[in-house]
Amino acid sequence: MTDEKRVRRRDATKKSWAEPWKVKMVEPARWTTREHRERCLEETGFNTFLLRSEDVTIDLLTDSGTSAMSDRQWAGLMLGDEAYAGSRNYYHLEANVQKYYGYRYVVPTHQGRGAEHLIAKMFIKPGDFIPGNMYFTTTRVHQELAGGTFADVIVDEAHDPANEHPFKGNVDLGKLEDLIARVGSRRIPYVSLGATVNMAGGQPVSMQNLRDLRSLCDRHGIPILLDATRAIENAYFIQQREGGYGGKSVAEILLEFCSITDGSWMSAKKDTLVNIGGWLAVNDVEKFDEARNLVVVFEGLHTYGGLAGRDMEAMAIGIEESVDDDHIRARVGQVEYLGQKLLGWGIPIVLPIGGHAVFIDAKRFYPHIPQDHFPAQALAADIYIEGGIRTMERGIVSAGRDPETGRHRSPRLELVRVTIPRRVYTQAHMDVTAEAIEEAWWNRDLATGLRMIYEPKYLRFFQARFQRG
Ligand code: PLI
Repeated sequence: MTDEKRVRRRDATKKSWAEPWKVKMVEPARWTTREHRERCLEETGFNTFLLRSEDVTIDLLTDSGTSAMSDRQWAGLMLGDEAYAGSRNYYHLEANVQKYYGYRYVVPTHQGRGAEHLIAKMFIKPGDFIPGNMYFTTTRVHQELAGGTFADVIVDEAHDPANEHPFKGNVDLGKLEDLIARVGSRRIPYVSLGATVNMAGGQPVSMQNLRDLRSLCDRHGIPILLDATRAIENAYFIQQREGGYGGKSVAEILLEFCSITDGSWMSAKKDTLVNIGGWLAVNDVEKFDEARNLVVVFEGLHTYGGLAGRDMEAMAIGIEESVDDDHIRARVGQVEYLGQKLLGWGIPIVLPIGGHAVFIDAKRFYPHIPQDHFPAQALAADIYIEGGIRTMERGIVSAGRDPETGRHRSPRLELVRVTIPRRVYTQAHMDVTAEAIEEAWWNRDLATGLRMIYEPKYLRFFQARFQRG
């Protein structure tokens, strides 16, 4: 008999993720008392956007511009070429957008909505319809300001928080065909495709769905423009969930995905790991000429678009870091970790757990608060009071009013977004966050709704104010 020794190894798919970085610099977080937080909320009209960041301990308001930059990015800031025209950092950014996203022509903008503004001006005429896979706040407002009407063509599953469809960001081609039949393709300047879909819970679009969309659009001569803000997270979900992509890198999937579209806009403040920046990109030279001309009116010269040279350098480097498979696995893994913790305690969240945030279903959390008493806004306030954790409402307040009827839009999704900045917080921060949410859950029967006492005209969720009752 031989004394056989077997090597034992963990299955690669069962290994825990860990952040592929270590911490070099820290920023203090301030703990506050419940009394202080109650006072802060009263003073700011129960709107977490109006809190001072100093009064927040763990800031999960957004993943936008809140990433920690790497040592390479910080070093890149010192390479800023602050020439008014032709900065070398612009050429670095252009080369990396071309290399990783695959578009031919690139125009920088100060952030995503700067690019959305230009895209809307370039493509939309009054009376047009812009189909999209669920609205996004700033995207839709620019479409409306240009005279267009947004038409939601996302699959029905996206509106159901409990539905576990793996690609809830997909376009329902039947809905799009109906729209084309109803208004005619000449009044549809492009399909506005978000991937992942923020308002649906960070849900992805599959490669197959995009290919099918492409065939339909080709038949009608309609371009597809991608909101690439979180396209790398989308590529990761394709790698994890879609047949045939398990062996491909996120970078390869991203390139393939973008190649099926005609152009793109980007808030680099998310995937790209920078604190400010954006761009738009197209393959059509005439559209590029138009964008290059418009950007000088609204943002700055076409080689800086409202950014400093150093910001473009940080973006160029951030693109390289953002497509790294280990980075994205840890990033989405952290979101999953928080979501699983809440699920384990029976707290209702949007399923599947998304790429950039855990979305709590306020309709099931506070079923006794009617939607026009703003249950998600109230829950975001209560989570702040419990633990100094800042989150945001993504429900009736964010949806705004219908410009024709003036009535509240009442989305089926009434959510609180617990958004995880990239490379900023530890697993212990996630534990503390989950515990604060659990305390709000224990006391859910005592919660009360809110009344809106101030409402700005555009994007009201940023500045609206509320009172209890
Ligand atoms: O915040 P901007 O202007 O850089 O980007 C606007 C924007 C466009 N598209 C998508 C999908 C976004 O998520 C987005 C901004 N999102 C914010 C600020 C957020 O908190 O989700």
